[in-house]
Amino acid sequence: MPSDFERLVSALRRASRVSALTGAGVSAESGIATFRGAGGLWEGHRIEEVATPEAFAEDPERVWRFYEMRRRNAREARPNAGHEALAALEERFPGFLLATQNVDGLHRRAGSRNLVELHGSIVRRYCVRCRRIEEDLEPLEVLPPVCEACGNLMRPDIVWFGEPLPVEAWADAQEAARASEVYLVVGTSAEVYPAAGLALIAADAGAEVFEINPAATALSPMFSGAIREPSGEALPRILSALPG
Ligand code: BV8
Ligand code: ZN
Repeated sequence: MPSDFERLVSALRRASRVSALTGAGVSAESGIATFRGAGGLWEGHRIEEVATPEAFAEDPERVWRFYEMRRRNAREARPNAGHEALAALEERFPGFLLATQNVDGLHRRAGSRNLVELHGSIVRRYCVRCRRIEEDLEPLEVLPPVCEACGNLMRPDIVWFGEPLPVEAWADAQEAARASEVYLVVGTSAEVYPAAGLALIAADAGAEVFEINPAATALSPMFSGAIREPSGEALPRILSALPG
């Protein structure tokens, strides 16, 4: 009876269309705490309480303190072997699309280019009024930052709870999931929708879906198999088991 690892490797050897969905677990080995693994608390409050338009309207400075803490974590973090293996998979499988829920920018820093950031990125912020965009990970001296052009509030370019996902990113991610022969679901608790639904879209379209996560999730029973290891170890092992 082949192990899930062997079944995944042989599926990848046969496949030409492979894509992936990632969550906070991919960045855990870069030292960035996950949301629900760390008891889901950030500075003592739940992500669903600070990551909403209402929270920002009520207290933009408190929300910006939360994101500035996340920006500092991201600035000090480095992509890990899992991020790098995912960037290498993009080279190996033309058409590979990485849909990430992460906002830490580490996939891009690891070299992933066929990437959609479903929930935005803490590297970018935009003016609530004139939509002027600024992009950096530098420390922000003044919180909340204001627009240099019109003086209004800048907000993180993040999809908060209750906000729609970027239309283009969501469409591309769905298309890639639907077209996949093998779909990797890496480091996500699969609790947040519609992102988690990509795994179901892939499975319904006939893909072999494998979960790479030390823990089982609500969607595990829907998948072909699971590699119960940290992604920073599992992904390089999978990559090195592929020919060439
Ligand atoms: C929308 C930005 C509608 C913020 C985020 C009730 C039921 C179902 C759905 C809903 C509901 N009530 C509300 C909803 C909808 C809501 C939702 O899904 N809520 C959840 C909480 C139930 N969704 C939304 O609001 C979405 N928008 O629906 O809009 C709409 C449509 C049209 C027009 C108008 C409106 C928007 C969702 C996006 C929210 N923003 N992020 C920020 O990051 O600051 S979501 C947030 O959670 C992060 O992006 C994060 O990525 C995401 C998911 O978490 P995970 O990445 O999975 O991380 P988690 O900690 O949960 O899990 C980590 C996993 O890694 C674990 O499984 C662990 O075992 C594993 N792991 C640990 N170490 C490792 C590892 N794996 C591998 N290797 C390791 N080393
Ligand atoms: Zn402005």
